Amino acid sequence: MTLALRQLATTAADFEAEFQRVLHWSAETDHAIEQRVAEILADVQARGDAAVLEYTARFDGLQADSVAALEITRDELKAAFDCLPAAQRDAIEFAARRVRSYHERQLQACGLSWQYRDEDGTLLGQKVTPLDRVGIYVPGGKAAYPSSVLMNAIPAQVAGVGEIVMVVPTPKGERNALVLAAAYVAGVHRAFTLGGAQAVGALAYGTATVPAVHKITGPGNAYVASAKRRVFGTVGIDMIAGPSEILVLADGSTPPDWVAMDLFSQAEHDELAQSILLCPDAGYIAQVRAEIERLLPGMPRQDVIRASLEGRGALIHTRSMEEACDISNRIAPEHLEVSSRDPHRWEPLLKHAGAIFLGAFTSESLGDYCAGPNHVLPTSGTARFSSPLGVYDFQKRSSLIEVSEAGAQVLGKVAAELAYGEGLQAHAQAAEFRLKR
Ligand code: HSO
Ligand code: ZN
Repeated sequence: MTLALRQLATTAADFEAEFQRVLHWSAETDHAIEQRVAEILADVQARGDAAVLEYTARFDGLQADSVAALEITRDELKAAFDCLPAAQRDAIEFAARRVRSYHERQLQACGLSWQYRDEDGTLLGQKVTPLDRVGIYVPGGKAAYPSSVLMNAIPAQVAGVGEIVMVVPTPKGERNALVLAAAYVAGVHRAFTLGGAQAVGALAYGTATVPAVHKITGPGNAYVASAKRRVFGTVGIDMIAGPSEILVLADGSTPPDWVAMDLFSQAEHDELAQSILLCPDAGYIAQVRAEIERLLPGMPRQDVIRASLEGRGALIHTRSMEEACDISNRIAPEHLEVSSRDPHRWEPLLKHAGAIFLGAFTSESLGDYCAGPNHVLPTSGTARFSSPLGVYDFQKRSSLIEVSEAGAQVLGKVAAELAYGEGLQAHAQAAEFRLKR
């Protein structure tokens, strides 16, 4: 069966119209879901543990006498880790080490407090503090990714968060050993087998058993996304992640089967995932297409890959690499592979992407697991204005000001002048009282 994968050329008269179809992002809100989530959140806020227990029984088929019985202890997390085959244990630890050391650099580079004194001896600065308590939502079912546990919890741990609370839906009580093991390695303090909007509500409002957190991060289904949007303001949230995306910008020097597999790697996440190839070499595009057709039947998730490629995928022939870079910037993909002989020539032209993978050996999938940078990245074009999840998401900043006596003389006159201009006498006099008479 041939694949109905869209092929575009920037020289074609209808390119813009076709390209808009590729960019098209359906962001409809489902009112039935919104309504349901609002009810669940209100109920959890009003009735706490009792409501959480009822929804968990109803939606996850998981009965318990108390929410406390749904808590997974640190000992149980450790036991899950200890029971894994050695190769899996080693892989989780290896990945965790690299992710941790990357985020430790991030802390050094942009997460530390700083201060200075001006010429009058006035001290000014920025004090960085970790969040006291955060909640990490880990999806269950087909998207239960231990790697995402590492990517959410490790930056929180590196930031110095006091308590990391994980929730993971556990239908019928069947626990995912890899998820628990990753939570152990990543330093999760408390974990609950809870999911859905009720788990988000429990974390946001707190119940007798689930502690209220200050921020909730992590991906989830439409109910979870809606719940996160609704509790935003009561708590912080990270982002609302859309389906995965990969854009490969190729100059034709990478083996075409490598590129075909990279396109599959994000397509296999979701029917709505998006995989795009941009290349100035039409012959190479034909080779990648041939490899896609050849390799697809061997993929266990070929149905998902096919639906994704046919629904949202595209092979785009450009006039040049420069033009390919421009188009990539318009798409602002979550993952951008620069599969080129000289990736550093193109990297300066690339402005908008969640993560940029340079050179033929850098498959995006290495970044998903163990290269070190975070795999929680802006999707749906939001890379134009937002960043990967990082240590900074688990910190906040306070300004620090200590005005010296000499400084108060200078600042006081200016502040009073401006305060009188605003008609605020107390502001003005608070400054003036400190002027030497
Ligand atoms: N590529 C996903 C993350 C992931 N991949 C987890 C495999 N496991 C984020 O877009
Ligand atoms: Zn992935």
